[in-house]
Amino acid sequence: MARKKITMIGGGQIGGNLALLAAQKELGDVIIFDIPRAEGMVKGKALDLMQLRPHDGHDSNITGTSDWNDVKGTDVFIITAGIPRKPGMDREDLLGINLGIMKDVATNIKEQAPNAFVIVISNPLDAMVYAFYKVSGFSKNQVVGMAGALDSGRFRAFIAMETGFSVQDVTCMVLGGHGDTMVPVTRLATVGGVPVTDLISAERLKEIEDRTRVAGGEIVKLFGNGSAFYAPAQSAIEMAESYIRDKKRVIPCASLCEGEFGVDGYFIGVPTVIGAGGVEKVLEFSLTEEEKAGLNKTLDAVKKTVAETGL
Ligand code: A3D
Repeated sequence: MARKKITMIGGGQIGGNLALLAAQKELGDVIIFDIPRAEGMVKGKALDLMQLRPHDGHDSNITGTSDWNDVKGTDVFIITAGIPRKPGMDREDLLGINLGIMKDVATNIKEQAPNAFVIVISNPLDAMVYAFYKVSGFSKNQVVGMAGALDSGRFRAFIAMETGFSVQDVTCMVLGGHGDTMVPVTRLATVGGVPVTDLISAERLKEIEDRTRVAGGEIVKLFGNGSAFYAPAQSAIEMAESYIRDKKRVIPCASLCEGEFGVDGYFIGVPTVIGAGGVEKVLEFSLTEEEKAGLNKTLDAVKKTVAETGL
């Protein structure tokens, strides 16, 4: 079977880690694409990764380029093109610059690989994935945003840190937009099937929810220049792997809702089945009144940012 072709659009902090993880998992051959100014950087990263292979024993080929022709026939794109946050910035502050970049990227991807599956990571996520969808004209099954996977992972990590139990056994879900209004669904969080509400006090759980909502900002503040990259990369690789290997994993992702959870025409974080058909299904479930109110609030925030794209 021919190897899949996975292209990272943007070869910065997340892009470089994505390339490493995709190669280590042998998801396919990997291309790191960036603008001409960064061509040397991505060619250098690719060469460095090729030289890591003898120590790791995988056979994926990794190349760097700034030529759109080289990405022709790509099966999966993961887009991180754009600028990250600096301390004091909201994700929304990135809209002006990153929207122009996303329009350019969507136009080129449409030309080079119209059947590809596309995972968007650039911020503000909910508006960027919407912009890609609108400009490319791709089907809703082909386009998804990575945010809920990371936000849920952060929630899981904090619960594991609190209880001291294996993070592997913590399951939980964060719904909504990728901003401070996101909705951690604590009611459904468990450790090995035991409800977290029976393991952690209500007061501490509230603090963990609050920390989850601003977890990205906590790292931005610590870095002083740039945002998180290890966990974002791993979260997107999970999604790409589920598509490439048709795993049908259920992952919270920014998917286009057409009536699910009362949301129509917006990408928002919802439990999503990813398989060979791309975004195969959104799994809807009943929300409490409080969760519904939370989701409406986050939807208002998403609508506001999307309106600013003018698309
Ligand atoms: P960074 O290390 O700056 O990498 C971005 C790369 O994009 C740079 O190498 C740029 O040269 C490149 N780039 C700019 N314009 C283009 C273009 N037109 N075509 C191709 N490449 C281009 O940033 P990063 O990797 O740390 O973050 C990338 C993006 O992800 C930012 O917008 C972050 O805000 C966002 N991010 C999202 C999440 C989510 O959970 C959604 C988490 C963390 C970061």
